[in-house]
Amino acid sequence: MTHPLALVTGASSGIGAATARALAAAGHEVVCAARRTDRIADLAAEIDGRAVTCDVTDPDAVAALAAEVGDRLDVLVNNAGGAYGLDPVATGDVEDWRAMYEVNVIGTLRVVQALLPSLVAAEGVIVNVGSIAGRTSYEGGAGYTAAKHALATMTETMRLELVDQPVRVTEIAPGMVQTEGFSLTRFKGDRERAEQVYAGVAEPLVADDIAEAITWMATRPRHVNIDLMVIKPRAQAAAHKVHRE
Ligand code: 8X3
Repeated sequence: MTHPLALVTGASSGIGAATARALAAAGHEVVCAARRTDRIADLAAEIDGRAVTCDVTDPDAVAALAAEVGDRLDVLVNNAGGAYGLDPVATGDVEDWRAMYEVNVIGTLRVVQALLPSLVAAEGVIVNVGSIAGRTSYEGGAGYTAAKHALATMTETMRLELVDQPVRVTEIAPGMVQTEGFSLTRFKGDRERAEQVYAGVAEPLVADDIAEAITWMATRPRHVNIDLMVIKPRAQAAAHKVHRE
């Protein structure tokens, strides 16, 4: 029996790695794509999947990834992304903004463009990993909120444009998820600052919570499109409103 095929970008850690594991547990063959080859090689071995080294901002790497996937793809999880810096607009680093737009928006665009025919051929589903930062604004978040708003709009636009095609287009928008990498990347390796983000929060979400939700979204019947799932820990009522003990 052939298994449905899934591709997860940013699969080397955090939500991406957890999603690769969850989709494999749900019966998918999973192509794990990320920049860090050693990590995805280990993950692919663990879940009996395939590892493809890929930086989604590199057009040649995305073309090679699409070639490896082939002409049918059931599930595409566009998870590669991230935040760099927490500076106000007035002093934000232009290169941080550019990098965030490049990975969260252009990277997703490249992967979608390369794999849309394969998704249509399989009547597949796209899950874009957005953020509550794509639904609201917060001080210091601007480069990231702008990029995730762009991703949210891209998702909605695709759903309009592809309404007559056998492909579903969805977004999951997580709030506070404690992963090894997200805040460490945002604060450029400053572990103390990264840990402050979750300080006193009884139970932030963990990568497995998001992976489970993505897997549910990706395994609905073919006529069911989960447009948007906003998912936050109970202790977070809004981006700004977090209960700390
Ligand atoms: C992560 C959520 O609140 O840090 O995407 O923007 S937030």
